[in-house]
Amino acid sequence: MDPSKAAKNIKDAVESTAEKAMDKAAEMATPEPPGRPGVEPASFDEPTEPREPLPPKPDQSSPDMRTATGAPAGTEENARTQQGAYLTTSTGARVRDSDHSLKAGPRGPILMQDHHFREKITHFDHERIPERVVHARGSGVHGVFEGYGTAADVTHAGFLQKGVTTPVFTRFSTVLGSRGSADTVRDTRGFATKFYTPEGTFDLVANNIPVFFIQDGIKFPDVIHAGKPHPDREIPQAQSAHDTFWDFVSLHTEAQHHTMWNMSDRGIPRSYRMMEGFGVHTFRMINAEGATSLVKFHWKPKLGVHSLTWEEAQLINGIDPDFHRRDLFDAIESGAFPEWELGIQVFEDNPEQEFAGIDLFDPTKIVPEELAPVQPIGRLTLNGNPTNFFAEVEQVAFHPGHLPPGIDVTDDPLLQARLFSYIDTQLTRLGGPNYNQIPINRPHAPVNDMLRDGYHQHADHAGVAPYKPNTLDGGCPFFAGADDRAFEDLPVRVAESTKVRENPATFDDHFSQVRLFWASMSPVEKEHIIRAYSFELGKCYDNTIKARQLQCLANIDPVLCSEVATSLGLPAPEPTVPLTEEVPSPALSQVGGTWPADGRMVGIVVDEDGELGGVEALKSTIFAAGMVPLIIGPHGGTVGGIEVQRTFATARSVEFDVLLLAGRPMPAPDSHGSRDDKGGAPSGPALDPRVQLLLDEVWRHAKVIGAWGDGTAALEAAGYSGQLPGVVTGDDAASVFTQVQELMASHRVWDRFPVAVS
Ligand code: HDE
Repeated sequence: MDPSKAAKNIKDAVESTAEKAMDKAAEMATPEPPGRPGVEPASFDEPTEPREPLPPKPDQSSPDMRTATGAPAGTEENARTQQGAYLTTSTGARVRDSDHSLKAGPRGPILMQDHHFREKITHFDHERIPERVVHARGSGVHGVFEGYGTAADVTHAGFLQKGVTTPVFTRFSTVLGSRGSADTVRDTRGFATKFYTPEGTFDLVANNIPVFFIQDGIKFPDVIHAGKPHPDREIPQAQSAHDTFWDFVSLHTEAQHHTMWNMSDRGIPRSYRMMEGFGVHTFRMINAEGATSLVKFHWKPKLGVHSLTWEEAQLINGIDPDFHRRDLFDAIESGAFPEWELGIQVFEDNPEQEFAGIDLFDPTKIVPEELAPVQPIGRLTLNGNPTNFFAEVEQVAFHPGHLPPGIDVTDDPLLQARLFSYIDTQLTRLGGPNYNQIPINRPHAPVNDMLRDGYHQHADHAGVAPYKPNTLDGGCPFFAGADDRAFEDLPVRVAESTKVRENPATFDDHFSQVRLFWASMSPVEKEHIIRAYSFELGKCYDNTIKARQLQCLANIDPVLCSEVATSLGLPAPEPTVPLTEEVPSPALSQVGGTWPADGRMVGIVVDEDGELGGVEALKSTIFAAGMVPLIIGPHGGTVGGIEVQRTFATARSVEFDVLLLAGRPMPAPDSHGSRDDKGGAPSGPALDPRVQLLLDEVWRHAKVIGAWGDGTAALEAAGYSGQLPGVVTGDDAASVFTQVQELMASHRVWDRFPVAVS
């Protein structure tokens, strides 16, 4: 902090303390016996006219308004970060030495009186908090949401009205892995957004998959115990390719729909920026006239829905386990702000709570978009990285019951259970009931909640009557009426009044929508699903479990079942349920469109002897197109005057969405197996083996390849000659990149490989 500001702050603080003392002295002079409970005398009747909270009594002081790091609150934008130029203790005393403990002589034991030593070690000993029991691995960023006003017929929620902007914080996550696990595992992704609206916080705690494993929240511990590592050896980490997971989902057939989505390309997203989000449950909205509708929330990414290939995902887990986190932060830092449209499917709030024969309270079912279109109601732009990961991403606490007026929950039994769980879990994870006072969780609406005390209480509540009704605090706080934008408890009819532990019969169909999903996939997506089941079940130990899951696949689709059975070397069973005819939903498929390539990584291989003219201009073109060029050379520093970001030793194909060759690098001096394993592969003397590996991998992962000049010769030397799908050659960098860009719009060159299913 600027020293003159610091001096002024101290002067202000001293003056304000002096003023308070004088005010207090004046009050003390009032001849009245001490002990008056409230600041005002009690009224006889309970006050009913709403008013602001009463001030503290004149004899009461409160701590000076300071941030957690000692700065006067509200004075500076960065008042929460560290203050002052010197290392201090937690109470602000400057520290002279932090490398040597205070000892009885240079070789003597440490003295108990060394406060700085004890404070430093004690704090360190308690730095960790429990990780989330699920969704422990994740990443979060700040952003803004703008309402389109198109939801005004359905809801009176203020933040959805036209042009209203609301600050948000979004956290993406995997489900199964521990906090330090890898990003690109096969799993569902969390997509939770906190909208800080002036009418109270709205948390849309969504996933990238629109259905869930279970229909009743009481089974959540079961499905999670089955998916987490085995309790005896605590392996495998962050994945479902193991016996306990498949034991559960094959016995518990309502999980088959969600499992199919996990086995599809949705389970291995290319980026958090390229995922859809789904509220899963049906929510209820209420409009200004009091009419209600049932709705399902959808997030639609501007960049489209895209995935990694399975081998690519596995390689990334080792090479860059922070891949999704880095991708998100880098995109934001480079100005490629990720965007989504929020949309709703709207259904009549009928007594059966169903639409087109689909039970809207069954969280294992979707409503195809072709039957109920997703209507856009606002735009989310993520535009700010966290300043401190722990304070923001780790401490953020979402809750599906954080709702503003205009949006309400329904009786979906999964949602009902979540309403309990999300408060409960924070009590242990964030250390008590005051977690909504942690900076990232603080609402942007006035809070007057009459909740008191508890661990880590940051508020300094005034008054003596934290109860209602009262007269001692002037009746404060008051109940809001219908005109005061209060949250409504909708008078919704409850269908049953008999206590039972059972599901409605409409929850019994576990297979037809899984067939619908399968039928909606393009051939290449079906191939990916077959290989995912084959891999996952192939990793299971127990043949009975594999056979039981094959039975589920037989009830979904005979081709899927027989292909997976062949791979497992087991017989394909016959279906045990009628195989219904399903109308495909094209909206479920990821392929077939074109999308912007913002934030994509373009690798450019150069070498000393190559034709490097046009490379600098190409870099500018790539930056201008919102992508990131990375030069890959035989060594660090510069090659032909061009700065190198990756070397053949440090680069791996999985980092790039597209590979361009501007030269034909001969084996570099470090391309031998004892220096670099990748250099040890047998290859001809005509190309550095690491460049060969780059090419082979981008080819296998269906990525676009471009080459010009000597780069074309490199392609041929690597065995990629002639007209090949997704391989562009030409005379100069600019013309090649134009064609490459067109191909990139489809994400991958899936027609490079034949498919065996239709
Ligand atoms: Fe969660 N879930 N969940 N969940 N969930 C948690 O809350 C739970 C479910 C979701 O980034 C926990 O604060 C139960 C569906 C996300 O901080 C916990 C049930 C959906 C996140 C919890 C479900 C989700 C969580 C763990 C079945 C998609 C990460 C830490 C009834 C609509 C939020 C925490 C973040 C986190 C319970 C099912 C999404 C334990 C009991 C369905 C995105 O409270």
